[in-house]
Parts: sequence; structure tokens; C-alpha cells
Amino acid sequence: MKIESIDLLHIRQPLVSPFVTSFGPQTDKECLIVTLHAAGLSGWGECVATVDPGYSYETIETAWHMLQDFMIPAVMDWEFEEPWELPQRLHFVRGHPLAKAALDLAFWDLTAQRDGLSLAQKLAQPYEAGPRPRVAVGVSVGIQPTVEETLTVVQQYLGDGYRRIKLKIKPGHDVTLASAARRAFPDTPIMLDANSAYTLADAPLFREMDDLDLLMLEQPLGYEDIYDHSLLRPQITTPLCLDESIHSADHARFALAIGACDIINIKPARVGGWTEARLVHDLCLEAGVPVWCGGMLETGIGRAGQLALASLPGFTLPGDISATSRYYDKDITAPFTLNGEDSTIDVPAAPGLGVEIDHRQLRRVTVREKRF
Ligand code: OSB
Ligand code: MG
Repeated sequence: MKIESIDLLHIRQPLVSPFVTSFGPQTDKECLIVTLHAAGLSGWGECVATVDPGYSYETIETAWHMLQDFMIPAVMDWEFEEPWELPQRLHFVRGHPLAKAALDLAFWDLTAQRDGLSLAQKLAQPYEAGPRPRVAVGVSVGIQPTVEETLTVVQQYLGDGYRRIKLKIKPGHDVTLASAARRAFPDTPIMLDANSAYTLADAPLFREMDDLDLLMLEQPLGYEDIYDHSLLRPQITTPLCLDESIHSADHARFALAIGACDIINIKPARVGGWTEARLVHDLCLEAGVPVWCGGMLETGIGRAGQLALASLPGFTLPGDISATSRYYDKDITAPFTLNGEDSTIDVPAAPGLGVEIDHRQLRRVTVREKRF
């Protein structure tokens, strides 16, 4: 196959409610959408970098720059057969996994369509078992002004049918919140995500949470750390999960080798795309380490990619993949809905990402565009 042209779009659409983490609030979803055109097909990808460098050093502007000036020129007119050839092609760019992942998803979508396979089927080809038709999902609850408001929001999500709740925490908004949530919802799987807001000196605070029977504690320490996490882990009984500090399959290997975590949150964007995400998955499957698919408030494009990834055999914990209505009143694809009886979402079965793009809505939310 050969890429004939590429569209790069910067879009902005409102979130139904602000999403607040330990690094700040987000009221709108802004991201880049990449479309590859080849052989009469269009492959779509989403770059989940945000306006601010809060979760990652990458921003929408750095991603636009990397895509426009380095990555898009490197794939234009390139003869390729399979999406797993892309990481080598982009190897000359150090870092910038979120920008790489946008192109990566579009290559997977394009080649899966060419092969007449759903993305889930194409990703699952190396495994004996085919992809799961539906995947278990939970909901990630941003920091609310008070504990009471948090419990009200959780109650609403439980009412919608979500069975696993993730609460964002930050210093001063942690043990009391987690204890109150456990008391209010004694049987609900609850996990916490600190987004790197603590240090090893906070170990006693995490020990106080030992008896809350939490599903896991996600990324309490430094966003590039694995060593201090390996020191914290034996001091607490709550399973420890890494998000921010796993940037590649090698990072995952290092983390497992030093005992830095019990669980890994695989965000395909954070590791540079679906090819690398599958390598992290394989490594964890081999090591018996459970994984789940993280989220970045994706549009329907990224969400379809998350669902396909989470349908692989090693994804044994519910993902941060919620229904469209949890994020947007109107999205750029047809909405994804929650199966309320078992807290799952169906994995698209049509070729490629298997989503229907709402082109009118996409026009409406586009704030900048360039054709290559
Ligand atoms: O740490 O998992 C995170 C959103 C933005 C940045 C970081 C994170 C998140 C989430 C949202 O938790 C999960 C979702 O997409 O629903
Ligand atoms: Mg996280």
C-alpha cells in the first residue's frame, strides 16, 4: 500500500462535565484527528495529547509540529504492507508517543479494512483465542469539590450500570474520600488514581488504605519513576498499578523485573501505538500480570481503538472505556453505549475501527486543518 494523502485536523468539543485530575481541570476535549488516504480507503487515528503538558510532556502543539514536520513526511509515498512496519519507520523520532500513536491507529485501521478484518480481529491474529465480542468497562471519576458530591456522582454511574469505579485523588483529597466511598458502596470494586501526586514519604497514608479492599492504586509516585514504586509496593497491601511511567514494552519489562507493580494500565497512546501496546500485553500475559486499557477521554475514533485492544486475552480487568454519553452530548462518531446488565461495551465488528464518522459534526468541531 502507498499513502496518497493525509488530513490533519485539530478539533474541540465540550465535555458533559469538567474532568479534574491532580494536575488540573479539563472542560473541553481538544485533540488531533489524522486521516490516511490510500487505495480508495480512509484510515483514522486520534492523537490524545491535550492543550497542557499535564499528563505528558506532549501537547496538541508539539504533536501538530511532530506530525507535520517529521512523521507525515516520513510516511508520505512510503510503500508498506503492515502496520507493524511503522514503528521502525518513525524510529528516527525520539519520544512523542502520543503523536506517533495517532498515525499508528490510522495505519491499523487502514490495513484492517484492506484485509476485511475488524481491528480486534487483526490485533488478535497471533493468539489462539479470537477477540472478545464485548469488554468489561468502568468509569473514571474526576476530583469533585466535596466527598458528598463525589459519592453522588458515583451513585449516578452505578445507576447507569458501571460496576467498577475509579476515583481520582490528590493530597488532601484521598483517605477520607476512599473511606467514605468504601462505606457508601461496600461491594463495589473501587480503585484510586493519583496521577503522580505523591512521594515515597506518603507511604503511611497509603498504608491507612490497606483495609479498604481497593482494587488497585494507580500511579501514586513520580511520572517517570519505577524505583520508588518498587519500594512502596512491599509496604502496602493494595495492588499497585503503573500508568504514566510505562512508555514502552522495555519500560514494562524493567518495572516487572524490579517488582515495581502488580498491574499495568496499557494506554496505546502512551506507548506510541497499538503495535507496542500489544507487545506490553504479550509481556504481561507471559508474566501473569493483569492489564487493563486506560483512557484519555477519547472520541469515538480512539474509543474504537481501545475496545479492539481490550478484547485481547490479557486484558482481564475492566478498562477506562466508558459510553460516549459519559463524555459528550454529541461526538464525531455514532455513540458507544453501555450494556448496563454486565458493565460491558460491544467491540466493533465491522472492518477496521468499525465506526461511522459523523462528517457534519466533525466539520462543526474542527478548529484547524491541513491537507498533505
Ligand atoms: O490517568 O488515566 C488517567 C484522563 C486524562 C488523563 C489521564 C487519565 C485520564 C483518565 C480518564 O483517567 C479515563 C477515561 O478516558 O475515561
Ligand atoms: Mg491514570
